[in-house]
Amino acid sequence: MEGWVDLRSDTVTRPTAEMRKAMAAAEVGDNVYGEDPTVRRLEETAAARVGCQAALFVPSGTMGNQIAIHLYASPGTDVLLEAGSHVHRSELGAMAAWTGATARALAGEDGLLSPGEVERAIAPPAYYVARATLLVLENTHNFAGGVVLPQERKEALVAVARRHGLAVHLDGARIFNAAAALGLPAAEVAAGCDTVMFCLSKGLGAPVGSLLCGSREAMEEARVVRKRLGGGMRQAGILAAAGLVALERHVDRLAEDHRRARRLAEAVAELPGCVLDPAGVRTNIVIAAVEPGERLPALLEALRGQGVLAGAMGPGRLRLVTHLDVDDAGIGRAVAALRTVAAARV
Ligand code: TLP
Repeated sequence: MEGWVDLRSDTVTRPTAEMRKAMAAAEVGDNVYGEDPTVRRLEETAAARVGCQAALFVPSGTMGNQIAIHLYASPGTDVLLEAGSHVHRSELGAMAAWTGATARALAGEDGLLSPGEVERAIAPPAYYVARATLLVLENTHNFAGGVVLPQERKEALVAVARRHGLAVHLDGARIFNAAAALGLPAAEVAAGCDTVMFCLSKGLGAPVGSLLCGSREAMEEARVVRKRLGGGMRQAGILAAAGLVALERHVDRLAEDHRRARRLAEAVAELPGCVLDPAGVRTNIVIAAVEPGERLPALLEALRGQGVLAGAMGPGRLRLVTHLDVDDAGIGRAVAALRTVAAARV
């Protein structure tokens, strides 16, 4: 929103002038016929970035996740995931609606699943226990506050899944934020997973779109599922062009968002009744527990009064997300607003 410091999410960015120019100039074709050259270029670029054979351009992260689930789960099977994962909390039971699969949600610590618990959840081999066929990981973990999944933990989780014949899907909506925090290429962050979904429309600043990536064979099947879900987009090169700019220009700057989030976290930690360890903020999402939780609406309103938009992640959980459209001056305004609100003891 014009004139506001909008920290509700990194999804709120508007396309840059460079993106709009690329969109206007994009070569297009009917992508349902596989004839859009810009979409093809985006898919090839995306697959290479995350170390996969192929990629599929989809309208949203939710659709990318749900197509992957549809590939590896079926009616009456279990999908293992973390209780606070986006797939579990914020996709409206889509895996039950579209695939008929049930979620076996395990509570992680700071959003991180324990390999031992995953193993125990898979293990009971009685015939009347639903069979788990898929493990879903999330990196970075949104609702835990942009938490990065350490590589060794991922490797251990993938090893457990493999031992029991489960496929692994990575919800990497913010995989490039994870890669920046880990100091690794995104391909290493995705390594070991069968499929990975990442979003162009979050930290990378594109207006629309996500990529599902995996083997050539899996993506051929995914194309069928996308069409069945109504996600066959025609001259989508207009959108893919913005996505290519996002991948070329906005990956290397993510560390800036992380530095700004840390600055915000330090100010949030000074709000009376806000529980947060700023040292734990490693990417672009700041989540603080507000005590008592009923204070949160008043806090959001007070920040709004100062021109700052923040979000609520469930009762008593304040969320601030940094992104391409908030610079150091914007963060300065937000920090000043947080201090004013703290002084007023809202
Ligand atoms: N996250 C949105 C909201 O839905 C909460 C946000 O503002 O952060 N995986 C992860 C980890 C996500 O954070 C999101 C969206 C998605 C998947 C879904 O992507 P979209 O919104 O494109 O369907």
